[in-house]
Amino acid sequence: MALRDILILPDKRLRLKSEPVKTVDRALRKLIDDLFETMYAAPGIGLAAIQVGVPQRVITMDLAKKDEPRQPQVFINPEITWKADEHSTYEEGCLSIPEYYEEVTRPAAVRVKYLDRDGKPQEIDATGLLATCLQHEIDHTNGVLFIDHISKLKRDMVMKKFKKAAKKGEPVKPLAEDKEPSHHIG
Ligand code: K1U
Ligand code: ZN
Repeated sequence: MALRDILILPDKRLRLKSEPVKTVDRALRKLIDDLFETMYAAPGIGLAAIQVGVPQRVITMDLAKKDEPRQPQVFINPEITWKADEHSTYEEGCLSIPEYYEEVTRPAAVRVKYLDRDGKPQEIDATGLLATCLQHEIDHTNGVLFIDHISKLKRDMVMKKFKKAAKKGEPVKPLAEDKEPSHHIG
């Protein structure tokens, strides 16, 4: 396994639409292992392959609480086949937009079809954090970021901050009004 570098805003690769996986082989399972290692080290609760610069439709996730055993989940070629009419709001963060958290409203439940680690077709009905995280990660496979779901004013402020930091080669300092995530797992 290997730790991979996570792309940070405004890296243009984060806007790429990822390609479907053609075959679930050894090389793909190595990528999956690397995604898990990188996600756990960050730490994060989800990671899409494009966030480490690989434009393939693969996402990893683990929503286990701190005191629970790990619950690694992998979704290959995930596709939303149904969305609830009801919506819910959750404070989201993104490993590619460090130190920035904002409330995002999305469908409260989704059905997702995908391939598992063995390349077997699966389907899952998700609610709560799983539904939010799946939508956030599937957005990544389509080059969409959670800041695309917030106001233009806030998005422009975030983009400005991250572009300035990238130019200077500095890490981004938290924005004055940024809060810590309120949804700490565990
Ligand atoms: O896709 C990513 O960048 C990962 C992101 C996933 C996500 C978080 C919140 C809502 C939707 C999707 C993260 O993991 S950000 C870090 C985070 O939320 C967290 C990290 C450690 C403990 C608890 C939460
Ligand atoms: Zn993200």
